[in-house]
Amino acid sequence: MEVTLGTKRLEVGSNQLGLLHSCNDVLHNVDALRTRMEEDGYLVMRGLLNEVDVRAARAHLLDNLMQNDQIDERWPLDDAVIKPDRHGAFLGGRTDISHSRPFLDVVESPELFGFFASFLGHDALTFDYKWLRVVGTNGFTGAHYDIVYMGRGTQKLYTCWIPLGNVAFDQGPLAILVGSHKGEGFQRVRDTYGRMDVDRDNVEGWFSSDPLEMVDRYGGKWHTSEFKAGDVVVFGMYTMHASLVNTTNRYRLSCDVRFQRSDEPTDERWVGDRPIGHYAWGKQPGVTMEEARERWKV
Ligand SMILES: O=C(O)CCC(=O)C(=O)O
Repeated sequence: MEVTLGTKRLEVGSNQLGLLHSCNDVLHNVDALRTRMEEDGYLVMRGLLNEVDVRAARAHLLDNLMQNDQIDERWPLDDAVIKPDRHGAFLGGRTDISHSRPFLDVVESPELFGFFASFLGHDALTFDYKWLRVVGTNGFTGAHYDIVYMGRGTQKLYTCWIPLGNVAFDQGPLAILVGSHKGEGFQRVRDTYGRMDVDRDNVEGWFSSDPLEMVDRYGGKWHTSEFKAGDVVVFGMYTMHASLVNTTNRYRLSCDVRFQRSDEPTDERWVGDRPIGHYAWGKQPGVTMEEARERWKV
């Protein structure tokens, strides 16, 4: 099957776009999980979360979208069919919806805290800010490292990407550039782009829209997967990732949340009763990624 990643059409399962593998075979072996993370830069855990809870969070979000006239009501609500002329939305923050009970039951579930406590070897904390995405037709996320958005606290911070329902290849699932977190070819990218802070530097956050250019220049290999309600993907701050393009007429619903050890410094933008978020980024005309890359020579 062909999908769209950035500016390219790629065949799933080809050399250019392989499949993420699950770590469920070592789910109860924390040393093996840490080794996998070191090797691959990500962990896909199938069915880690309670599917009923994930479906309840999805239903809650869809209800909200319906009340806001975003849903084509000729179809079952759970199909999340987009009303003609409506678009996706970013509903992140610390908002009524992102802090509703059904949503918190998923993103702050005992399963996630339990996993991170074991993986990190210490009690975990999660940012109060939650990134909640309602991705419409042609919506996608460009390739980036998360460190450029949330690097002011510990670097041992992990993103947990959670599909709110099943996500098929054509609905824009997550894609990971495997090898980007440690490959030698990426060293200069980590040392330049990876040291940027979007609020301090006011540079565009997405590194490239051409997935193959990145592979040719720096190495690695793009992998993706379909997902089911209950699956999660965990990855570190220097794992380059993006999403495929949602080419359907249905919303892709997902959220991404952050976990770290509770005894390490946090990035002040994302914690507290009213996290300040990106207080400067994009408020003034900024530097394009093209200009920044020229300056960094990457
Ligand atoms: O869901 C997406 O489109 C992008 C997610 C992402 O960039 C992240 O989890 O850091």
